[in-house]
Amino acid sequence: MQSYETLLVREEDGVLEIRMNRPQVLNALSRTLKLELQAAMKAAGRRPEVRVVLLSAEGRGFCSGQDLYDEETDGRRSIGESLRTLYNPLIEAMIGMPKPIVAEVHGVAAGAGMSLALAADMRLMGESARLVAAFSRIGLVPDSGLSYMLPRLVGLGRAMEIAMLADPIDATQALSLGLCNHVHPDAELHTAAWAFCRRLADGPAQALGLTKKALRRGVELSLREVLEYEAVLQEQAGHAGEYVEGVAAFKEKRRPVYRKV
Ligand code: T3D
Repeated sequence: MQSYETLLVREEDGVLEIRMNRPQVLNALSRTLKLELQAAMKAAGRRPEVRVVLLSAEGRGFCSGQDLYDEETDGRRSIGESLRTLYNPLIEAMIGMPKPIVAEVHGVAAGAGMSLALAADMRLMGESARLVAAFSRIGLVPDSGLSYMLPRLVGLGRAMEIAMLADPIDATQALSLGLCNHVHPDAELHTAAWAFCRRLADGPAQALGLTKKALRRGVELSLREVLEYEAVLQEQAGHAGEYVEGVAAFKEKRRPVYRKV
């Protein structure tokens, strides 16, 4: 397996854990970390044995966003270029990957760290975790897809307040706003995240990949386009062995086994 300077990776039972590993700066996104996350996500997308990706982090926080010491902050550097080359391809690789991505958020997820968490398909948070849209605190605008994801998850009015005031959102609030799927006691979060991912990995990988495509596209399209897109995807799913196995298991009154299909 590929080794990285700023990531730890673990693969088991079809789950690939990509773990950010710069704990001394709360996993601030240095150039190397961004490039390695990009490479790891793209590799995960290509490998059929990876059925689910778990994005997690070492140390006491998930990710503090752009590494404010790594690059110039005096206005001379092109931040637009930095986004185009380092952040945007990473977010596109996550959204476009036809596999579920789960973020395990503990401690703080700030700025682009919050964007990364929201680019995952589902989020599990520790009880003491918090999300901070820290951009406005340092005179920037939301980036790395936050302005795309946030209003879709919480609605426009709430997104405006979250992005403008940048108040920390605790796990309970995140759950009620729809920003996370489940909250777990901090000490149990990692085990719960693996159990959640293993459940997904036991599912029909192709159908779940197509489900992600359907839901991601569904928020963009008109009803008529969605209905047609569903028909196209269902045609693909219906010709896969997973459908045969699912129906056979139903008729034989047993649990379907999708891992070998
Ligand atoms: O530039 C571009 O390419 C554009 C992209 C922009 C995207 C963005 O992400 S903009 C937002 C950038 N992030 C921030 O503004 C957050 C900055 N950090 C904080 O506000 C706080 O650290 C936190 C709220 C995240 C956590 O607070 P706390 O009290 O739990 O921890 P701390 O003591 O502030 O931080 C611990 C250490 O991590 C500390 O180092 P030290 O003093 O122990 O040596 C701190 O300097 C370091 N650290 C935290 N955040 C960053 C960081 N180092 C570099 N970059 C950081 N973003």
